[in-house]
Amino acid sequence: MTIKAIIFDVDGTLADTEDAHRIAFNQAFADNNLPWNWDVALYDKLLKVTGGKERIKYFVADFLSGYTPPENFDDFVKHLHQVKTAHYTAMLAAGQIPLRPGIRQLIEQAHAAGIKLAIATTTSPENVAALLEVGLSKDWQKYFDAVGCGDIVPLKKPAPDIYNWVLNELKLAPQDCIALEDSNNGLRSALAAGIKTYVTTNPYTHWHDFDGAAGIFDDLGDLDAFYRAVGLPLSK
Ligand code: XBP
Ligand code: MG
Repeated sequence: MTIKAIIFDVDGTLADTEDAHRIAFNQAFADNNLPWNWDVALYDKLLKVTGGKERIKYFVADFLSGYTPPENFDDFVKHLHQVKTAHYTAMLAAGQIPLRPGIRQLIEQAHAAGIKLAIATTTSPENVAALLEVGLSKDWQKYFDAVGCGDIVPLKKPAPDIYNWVLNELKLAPQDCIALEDSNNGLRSALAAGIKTYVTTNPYTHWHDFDGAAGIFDDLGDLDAFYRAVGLPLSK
């Protein structure tokens, strides 16, 4: 198999972002005088649902008692999520979240070798831009042939929709691509789109079921080991 494209998940894969997301959610709740606080143990459970707006709704439906949602609940959740995104992107712009080991080099080397790169994430486009502007460069988009984010598809991971959208943009078959993911939801999404998937774990996901993954790594600090395992003709 000649790999023509690498499709990257963002949260947990390009960078360890989930704790910053969690803190930003809590800041948005406080700004709106809501007595909600997501600690690490609770957030671990809430990560079962991808997408920030979907996660807030899951929390209200399954973890809260004695809360009556307002009539315009959908709009309220949208508002909360916008406030959360503003807090989160401010953290990224301040340079608080570096890319994970090996990621920058992998992107630069694969791009230089003519391998297409793409993003398939459930997070919002402004979050991806804020992360990569600081982590890669202001013109980070030059590295990517397709950037699939958030609400661009109706169903978020573990549904395959975002990967199918990206494959369509790349005009490539799933067999021509590999995906890099960090979570069970992400792995299921990529596999359901027919894409060979490698996993890098992080503190939130190391215990997940990664059955079906082509390979599992703690991180990409040893990039040559990753290149050998995947069969990429690149060298650090
Ligand atoms: C990440 C997510 C996202 C972020 C929050 O999943 O589920 O919802 O936690 O970002 P993946 P938003 O790594 O599969 O992309 O609040 O912008 O949704
Ligand atoms: Mg992820």
